[in-house]
Amino acid sequence: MKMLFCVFAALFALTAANPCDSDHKSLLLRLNQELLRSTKNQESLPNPSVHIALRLSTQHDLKKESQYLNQLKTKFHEDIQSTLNNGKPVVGRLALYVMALRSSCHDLSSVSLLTGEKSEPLLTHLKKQMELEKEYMAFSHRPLTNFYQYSLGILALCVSGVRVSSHVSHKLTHAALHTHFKHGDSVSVDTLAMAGMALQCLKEAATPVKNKEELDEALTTIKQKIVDSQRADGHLGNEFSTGLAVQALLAMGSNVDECATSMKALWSDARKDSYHNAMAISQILPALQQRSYLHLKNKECLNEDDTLILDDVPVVLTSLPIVRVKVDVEVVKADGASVDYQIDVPSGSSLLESLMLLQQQQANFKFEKEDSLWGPFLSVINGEQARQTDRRYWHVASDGQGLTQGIKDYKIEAAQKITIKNTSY
Ligand code: B12
Repeated sequence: MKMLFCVFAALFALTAANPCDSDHKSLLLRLNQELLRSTKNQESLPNPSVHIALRLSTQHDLKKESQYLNQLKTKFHEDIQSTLNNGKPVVGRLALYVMALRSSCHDLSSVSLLTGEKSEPLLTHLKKQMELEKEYMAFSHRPLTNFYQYSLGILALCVSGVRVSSHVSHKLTHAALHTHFKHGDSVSVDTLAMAGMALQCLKEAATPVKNKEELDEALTTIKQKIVDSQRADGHLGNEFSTGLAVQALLAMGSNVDECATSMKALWSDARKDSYHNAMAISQILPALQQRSYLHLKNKECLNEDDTLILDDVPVVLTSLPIVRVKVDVEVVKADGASVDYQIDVPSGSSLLESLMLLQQQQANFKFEKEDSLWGPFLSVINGEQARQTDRRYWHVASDGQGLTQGIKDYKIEAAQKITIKNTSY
């Protein structure tokens, strides 16, 4: 009898597991293909984070990946070089570039950057930038860029096998214990995750640190804060931080079962087709495959799969009647003065399209945007710049709720009030 029960249980387990497995496989394939397809876009700069995710994936198109690496080595390389020559902070992009090269097992010592008349290895530049960030932190208690990028810098040096100065790492350990990493009004789970991966890498590499106990304490604190950020629906932070948070928990030694609820939330997002932005997919895909950026450390690039094929995407033409929706746009300047505008837009328009329409229709509304790895970042409204150098930005909210997407990705589906406020951080 007992034997019969076991056979039934095993059969049930098999039938129950299979549909889920194949569902996950097809979702992974779709995301992997969408990421690979994004590399064909020649309009924006190649994105190192996309390359890293493609390289951490189990399925590959090796030829396309190597072509993309070449684009990074020309276009992205030049972009970093000109930012450095303009004296602007660039540590996050530099770190992602190093990690992208590492993900393809590229010889890092063969890549140099030219600043002024001087050519120096990429890793030397990254180390110098980290020193600048650290020195800035000594008197202002925060990095030149932000803690997310500071952590990326440490992570990139660490996965490349470069020793990180104990003064540099101590600043992050100290901040993890004594600073609240914030994004707007909420906890920045993305920053906690990146800091966790960076410090875990140092721990595993047995890098000399100022205080080993403090490093362990910082890791425990970060892990706890990430776990505490869990929402009722399983997300850690929001839809866009959960991928990095799961990567960090796995890297910090949690087993897959401990992350099951958050993983489930990610699978469910993927099934609902929530992720289209290539940057978002690039942060989620490794987590769905139970990998983290720490895997770059031991990546060997031997005997790799080469079976990823891009299907032609069928063009679906829908001719639904155009419904127009009313959008109130309120712009609140740094001095608190506000201006209101009204506009009718076709439902489904992006906020970017809506703002462009408003600009065409209203002579007293003008805006500018800057390119970033996440897409267009709203930078100037009616001539007023919310500059990161002044630690200000244009915060965007819909009906009082901060948007979790940028102006190009956020779609206007119903009448609402958009508030764009010059905010300090
Ligand atoms: C730090 C940070 C900020 C800082 C950046 C300034 C600074 N120096 O610290 C500030 C506070 C300005 C900010 C603002 C916003 N942010 Co933000 N931000 C981040 C964070 C934690 C790190 C970004 C970073 O440094 N990347 C590293 C470097 C190498 O990449 P980069 O592209 O060169 O970095 C620049 C851009 O990313 C840009 N940026 C920052 N946030 C956003 C958001 C969008 C949509 C865009 C297009 C650009 C952008 O600022 C970075 C520094 O210059 C990320 C987390 C993450 N997972 O990436 C969230 C993140 C990118 N931000 C997010 C959001 C939603 C916003 C806002 C739209 C919030 C809001 N309601 O207003 C605004 C942008 C509004 C606008 N004006 O267009 C989301 C984006 C999700 C998505 N699907 O698009 C993320 C993923 C956080 C999250 N999990 O929700 N952010």
